[in-house]
Amino acid sequence: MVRVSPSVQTALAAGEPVVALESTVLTHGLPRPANLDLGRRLEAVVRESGAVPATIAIIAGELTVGIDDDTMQHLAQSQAAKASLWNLASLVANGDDAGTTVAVTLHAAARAGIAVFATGGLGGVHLDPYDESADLTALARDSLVTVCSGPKSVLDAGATLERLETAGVPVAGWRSDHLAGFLTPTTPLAVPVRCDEADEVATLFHTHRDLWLSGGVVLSRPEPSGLAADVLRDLTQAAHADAHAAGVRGKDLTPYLLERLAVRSDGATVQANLRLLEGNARLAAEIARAIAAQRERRAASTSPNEVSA
Ligand code: PSU
Ligand code: MN
Repeated sequence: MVRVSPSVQTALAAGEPVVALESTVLTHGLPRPANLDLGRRLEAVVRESGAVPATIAIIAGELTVGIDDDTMQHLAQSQAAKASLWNLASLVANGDDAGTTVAVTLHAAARAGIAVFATGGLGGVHLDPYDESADLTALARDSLVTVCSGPKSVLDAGATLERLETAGVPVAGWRSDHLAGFLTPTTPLAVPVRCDEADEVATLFHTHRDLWLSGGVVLSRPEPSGLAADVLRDLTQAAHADAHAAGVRGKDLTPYLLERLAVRSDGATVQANLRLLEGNARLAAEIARAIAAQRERRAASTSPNEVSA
């Protein structure tokens, strides 16, 4: 039920580094035409950095790993749905088009055998009104390294980090001891592990798997050019007040809040979002290369006394 494009299939079969990319950021996360430019740019950045990009989306009811440029154009200009885990089967059964959230992108990428995924901000926990993204479910289930800039700033970062701890998902700070704050470089929250080199991330990932632990690893990369924390906090509070006044909830909440942040900041949040997405795609390609290199070394020296996952 997962269709993998020929170029991604070939790369995976050859053990080459592949980076999965999500598509809800194209269909719901960014205004047009910045969304299409960004989708193309992220694929180019992954290629420049020595890996094969696989943008994932639902096209006419097919969960597709690796879409072509025509399809990306179609998706960026259409009224596609937003696919999370609870509506995935119905979207596929109805033959719909949809952007895939982190949750569905992880699900599809894991089935295809991809080890690394780049996104902007994770879905997570918002306490009041209570909302919890299925992104957390997929992070706890599917074994990939997800490179992001922390939870989206519209969420409760502390509560999201607690849920990741409960789910047993390692959260590594990229050259940082603190969780990234999405549109602002960092939060005051300490992460359990810090990685300064791509090879350390690859080791963490392989060790997690060797221990038969389920789920993936979150790599949190602070975007240095982000907004000041107090500026973002005020914008976020105002965006939440807008959502409350407009009665927006459920799956519409995240896109609505991102849109309100963009309007209220005169586009500054969109610019920050674009920069962090690009940086995360570049880092993800580097991590994918490190994982591929370690796999080769490990294949050459398998110990006979160990059962491996
Ligand atoms: N971060 C962004 N833009 C986005 C999203 C995250 O900068 O559009 C999307 C991701 O696809 C994420 C989804 O998986 O929002 C989470 O939505 P929800 O909170 O409804 O699960
Ligand atoms: Mn929700």
